[in-house]
Amino acid sequence: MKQNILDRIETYSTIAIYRHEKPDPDALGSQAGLATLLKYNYPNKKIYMLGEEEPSLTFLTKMDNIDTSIFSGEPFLTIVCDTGNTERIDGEDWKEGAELLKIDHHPNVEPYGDIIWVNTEASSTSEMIIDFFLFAKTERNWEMTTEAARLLYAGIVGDTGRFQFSNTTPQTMRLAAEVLEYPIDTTELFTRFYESDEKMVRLKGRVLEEFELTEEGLGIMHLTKELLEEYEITINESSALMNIFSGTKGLQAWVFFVEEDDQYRVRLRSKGPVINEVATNHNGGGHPMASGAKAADETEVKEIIAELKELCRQHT
Ligand SMILES: [Mn+2]
Repeated sequence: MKQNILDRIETYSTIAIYRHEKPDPDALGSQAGLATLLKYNYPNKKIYMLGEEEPSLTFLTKMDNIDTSIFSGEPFLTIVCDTGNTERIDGEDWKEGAELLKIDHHPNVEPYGDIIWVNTEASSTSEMIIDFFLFAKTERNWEMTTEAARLLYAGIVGDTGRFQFSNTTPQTMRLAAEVLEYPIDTTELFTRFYESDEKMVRLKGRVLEEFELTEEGLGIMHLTKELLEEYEITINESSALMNIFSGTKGLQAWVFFVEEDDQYRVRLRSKGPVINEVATNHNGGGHPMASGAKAADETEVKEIIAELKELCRQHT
């Protein structure tokens, strides 16, 4: 597989690299890490990173703003990193490539592309890129750069939650160690990763103060329009508040009701009780321990709370 990928890379003089929309550090780290390696090891090739800029992660990397009409010339290779299905690919021109290569660690639900390298054992796509780098180093004397090392390390840190999630394997550590040999400023990286605006820090304080913890072990927080406006936080940004009281002893499941114009957005999380059935009952769905739903009015909000309390009660 790796030999095949290396052959394809060496065949084309133009390579366009994509990843999923609303990129996280692994999407950007694998995309830009691979691009940086290709640019350095094949200085005569034209290598492009494509997709929308993610404002909160521009400290990691920036996209190449190119006129995509350059693709109308010679045939080019398209590589898509960290993206399980084509609907999530950020951009359009990936369809125009002569060949398509998928590199991903999510379950291969949509096996798109001419060459598919999926490794669900890998913590991250960035980990896979380091794995591939070691192969190319042996075969073609590829060299690592500090910038590529920084990007790939950041991708692993993102997807493993700083090496604490259960997807962190001995192999993850070995491959992370490969890039940690380079002089990456990890202090700077971690600071940028986990900092937030003052208004968000203040709102976190309010949530910690005001969330309700019921005797069943259900955490409840209401984010009213008024509250979000007071702190100038958008509904999307408020998702960063989801886990701030998850460490509360005795907490089993928790729910955020975010007030919208004509309904409530409901975000559900759990440490045990299976909560996605509640989400399905209320115009939503998702994973057993993390899902989302909608509530039309106060009455439905109360119904959801009652159902969650019952689940928590059964689980104890
Ligand atoms: Mn990933």
